[in-house]
Amino acid sequence: MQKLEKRIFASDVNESNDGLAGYLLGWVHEVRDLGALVFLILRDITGTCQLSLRRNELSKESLSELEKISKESVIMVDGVVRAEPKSRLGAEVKVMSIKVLSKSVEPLPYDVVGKVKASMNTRLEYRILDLRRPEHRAIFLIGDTVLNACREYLRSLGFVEVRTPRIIATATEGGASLFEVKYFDKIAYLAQSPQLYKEELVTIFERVFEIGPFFRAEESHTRRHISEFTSIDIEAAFSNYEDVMDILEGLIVHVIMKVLFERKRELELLNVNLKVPRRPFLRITYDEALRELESIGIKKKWGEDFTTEELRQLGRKHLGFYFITHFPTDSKPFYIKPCESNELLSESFDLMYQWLELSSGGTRISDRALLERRIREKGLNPSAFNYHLKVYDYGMPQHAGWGLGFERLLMVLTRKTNIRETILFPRDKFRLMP
Ligand code: AMO
Repeated sequence: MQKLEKRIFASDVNESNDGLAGYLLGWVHEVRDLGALVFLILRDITGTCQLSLRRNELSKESLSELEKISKESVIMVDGVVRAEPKSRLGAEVKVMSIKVLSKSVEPLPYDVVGKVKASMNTRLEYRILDLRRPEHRAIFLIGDTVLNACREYLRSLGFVEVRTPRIIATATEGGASLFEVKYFDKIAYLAQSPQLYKEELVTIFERVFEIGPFFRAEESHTRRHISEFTSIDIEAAFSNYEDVMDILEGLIVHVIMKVLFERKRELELLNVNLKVPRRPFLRITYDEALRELESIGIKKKWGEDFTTEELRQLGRKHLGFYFITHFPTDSKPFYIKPCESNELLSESFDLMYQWLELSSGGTRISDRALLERRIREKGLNPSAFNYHLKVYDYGMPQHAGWGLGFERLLMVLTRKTNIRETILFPRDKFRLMP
């Protein structure tokens, strides 16, 4: 088969390219065989387009290739773009020759174009076929823009990208959700966050960020927890919780503007009407949230974390992004700084979208004696943190930071209600494959 010079993409198949000749590569999305005339829908990275093949105009070789066609086979065709008012895009490709590069099995175990959506379990079982649905792929194209936009924004503020260990010796976010790994003749753990390392690294780079996978052995099977998630973390020297809340707000706004600019088609496919949120985001304190709950009849003991139902109630009142600040010190990890005016409260915050927690952060303790005290108060042994504590003897500035769950942010941007939709290959208590 002679390959014409130029690759034509599905997105090139429009009226304005009438007469453009070249070759197309991609997957057979749909087949409509009318006998003398065959229509194929071809899918490539840019979308889908219609190919029309007239049997009486094809060579013997192409005809025998056409007989092999099955949905999801990989094909190459030579053809010419023709304006065609009857076609969905106002144009189609008139095919001169066709070759099947890789034939798919028939029938496929999962229908990529089926109107009826499969159950989440079936979808994940055949995830690689599920991801071929343009509206599922779109989620991750948006995700690609999100990660780029985060890097771009943080670098513009002087943050340096770092990579910290995933195999660690001590827990930072509480011992219950730790995964153990056999590490030669010792037991090690998979990191739950880059917390202590990112704090240490502000003494080198002042402002650091990390984007990477972290691990939590989450016992509860929910729509917002997975065992392996991606965290977008920052830590900044000479900053407090308010400074890093501003950065988080700025990042969210930048990300949404970028997604709106770069991913119009994907947002349309997902039927999502995304709006740039107005700054500053609403900020309510933990105590105010408690009062809001009380006003609708939910009486809560001071100091306790919000339950999912309570967060849902708060989310009904606050429809977009908002911060909850000043959590009780005891409800937060040991590294969060208590308020100087009232040690029971902390310089901490969560960024919420309606009922969903997207991020948490705060000012950190930068004094060694206080940090040791807080470690003890949490029932932990300071000697397990020896390496970390020493850093506080070498000159530790005030610092603050946050961790933002990438998959949860993607849930908000794509309006998905199950986190398993916003990660390519989710891991939870019941799923380790594919
Ligand atoms: P935290 O434990 O609140 O804070 O985690 C930060 C954010 O990470 C996301 N996240 C998860 N997403 C999916 N599945 C999970 N199992 C999961 N666990 C956490 C959430 C959450 O808001 N070191 C601190 C951050 C800091 O203070 O800098 C931390 O890890 O979106």
